Amino acid sequence: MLNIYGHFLSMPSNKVRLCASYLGLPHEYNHVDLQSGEHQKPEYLAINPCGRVPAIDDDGFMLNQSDAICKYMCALSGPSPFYPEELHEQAVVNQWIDFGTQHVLSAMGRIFFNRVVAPMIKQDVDEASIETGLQMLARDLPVIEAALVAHKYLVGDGLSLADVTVIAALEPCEMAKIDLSPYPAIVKWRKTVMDRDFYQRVHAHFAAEMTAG
Ligand SMILES: N[C@@H](CCC(=O)N[C@@H](CS)C(=O)NCC(=O)O)C(=O)O
Repeated sequence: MLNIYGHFLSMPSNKVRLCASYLGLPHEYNHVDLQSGEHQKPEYLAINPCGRVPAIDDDGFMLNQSDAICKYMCALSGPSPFYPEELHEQAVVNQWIDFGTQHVLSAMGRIFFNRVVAPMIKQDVDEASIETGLQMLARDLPVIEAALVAHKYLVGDGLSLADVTVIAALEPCEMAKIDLSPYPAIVKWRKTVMDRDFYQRVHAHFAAEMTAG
């Protein structure tokens, strides 16, 4: 059985969960309590020596790093346009995965951490880091907008791992008070993806677990 380890406020964890949900991979989801330090306990370090979420344990095969996990799960599930096999198509999906993780997610991480997580864990807010994150988004959101003006999804007209990667990075926009209204194509695409069953099966909205009874 495939076991996924994550935390509901972790964008890389949600990326992995969304990918598994889209692929329809049977799995068990295990919440790792970062606040109590469960990710630093020997039991979890045996699964992920980096001491971070997400990670997977697929019948004794351990893997960490969300993008590596998503690509592994695509291979596990078999060929599909979601992660195309054709050289150029796969290269373009990989390009968006790197862009989503290295630029969008790192910008969002700065803003989300300081606007949401830091107050929650009573840590000082780093306003300069928020400003840097906002500047990074101001540079990169127009790139996404332009792609989505041209096509329904980031790579052509079908959903791919590229969309899931970038959607996961942009999930906490509402919580982190990031205004996407200057980017109507992103707003429309986000709604289209978030309305789909595979997304709703993971969560109706980002951090739904925080308000669930
Ligand atoms: N590059 C990693 C990032 C993993 C990561 O930074 N996870 C954070 C949560 S989003 C974490 O576990 N933080 C706990 C810590 O650093 O102690 C991935 O894509 O999986």
